[in-house]
Amino acid sequence: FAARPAIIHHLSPDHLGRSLRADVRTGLSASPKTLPPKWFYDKLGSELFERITGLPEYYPTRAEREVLELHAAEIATACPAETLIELGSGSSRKTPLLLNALKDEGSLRRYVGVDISDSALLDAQNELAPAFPGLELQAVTADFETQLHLLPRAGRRMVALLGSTIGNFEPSTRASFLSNVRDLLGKDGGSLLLGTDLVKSPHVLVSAYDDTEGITADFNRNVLRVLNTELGANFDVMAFEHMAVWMPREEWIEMRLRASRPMMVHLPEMDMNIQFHEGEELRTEISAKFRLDGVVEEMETAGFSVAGQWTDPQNRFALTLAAA
Ligand code: AVJ
Repeated sequence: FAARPAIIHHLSPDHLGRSLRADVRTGLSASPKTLPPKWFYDKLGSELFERITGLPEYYPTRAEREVLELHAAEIATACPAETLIELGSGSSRKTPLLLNALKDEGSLRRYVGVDISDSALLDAQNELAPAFPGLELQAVTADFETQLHLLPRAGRRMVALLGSTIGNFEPSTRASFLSNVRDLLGKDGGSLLLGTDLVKSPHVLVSAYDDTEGITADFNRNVLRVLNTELGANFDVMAFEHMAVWMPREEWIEMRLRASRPMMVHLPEMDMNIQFHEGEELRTEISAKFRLDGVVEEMETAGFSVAGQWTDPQNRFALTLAAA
């Protein structure tokens, strides 16, 4: 039998509920209205994201996998970690490539997956356990934006933030997040492995966020379903149209939901009524795209020294490794 994976919960239902409420209150009172993308990922949302990663238009997951297939060994040699901590690990589909490289290097002792979705964490650990006998597996439910200090300290650590998850942060949040990771690691010589999607033709970028099957549209609308379920809201989910827009100045993709008619939405548990006029757009995600030198600069500003940078053969996606 595979051992039942240990889950360490740093997110009480209460904590999650409170931060959802705070985000909803701030975001839906703002103009323009916004919601943070982390609330896409309930069970259905995590499943929809998994389907997105297999879509022909959504290249980032495959491109990052290629980078790992080609260069994981070099990454492991440059930073032979005992503990791999993956932030926003989700289904951990690409993780075996890194784990195998660190295993071959002879340094690997434990893997810690960190995510806000406990269903994704459990599924991932159940897949990893039989493939890596003898590896100590930990699953941690935590919000890595605010709970970095709670992560395990054992052994020489590599923190991995893959999938261009960092692209969801605004530039100022990105800067403070990177210096927080660097402060966390600074004391005992750890490293950060950062996955970033790269700037490319707007057509390729927009297609990746507006697929012909409409899976991304369904994923985008899922945040409204989460508000209906968690906060008793009455969003008419299908009355919102999916949009993916390339912002050339900011170099990011924005996902928005556009109200197709005027609507009044009631959030009883928060004592809020939210008015949408016809055509009003709610921003649900930014997905920043990066340049190789920009990533190096941001990591160095946060106090890291960059040890290496690798891309897929088509230069669509980069992994950057830096010592704290
Ligand atoms: C998981 C945040 C990296 O920004 O590409 C996929 C999420 N949104 N399709 C991304 C996403 C729409 C994804 N990240």
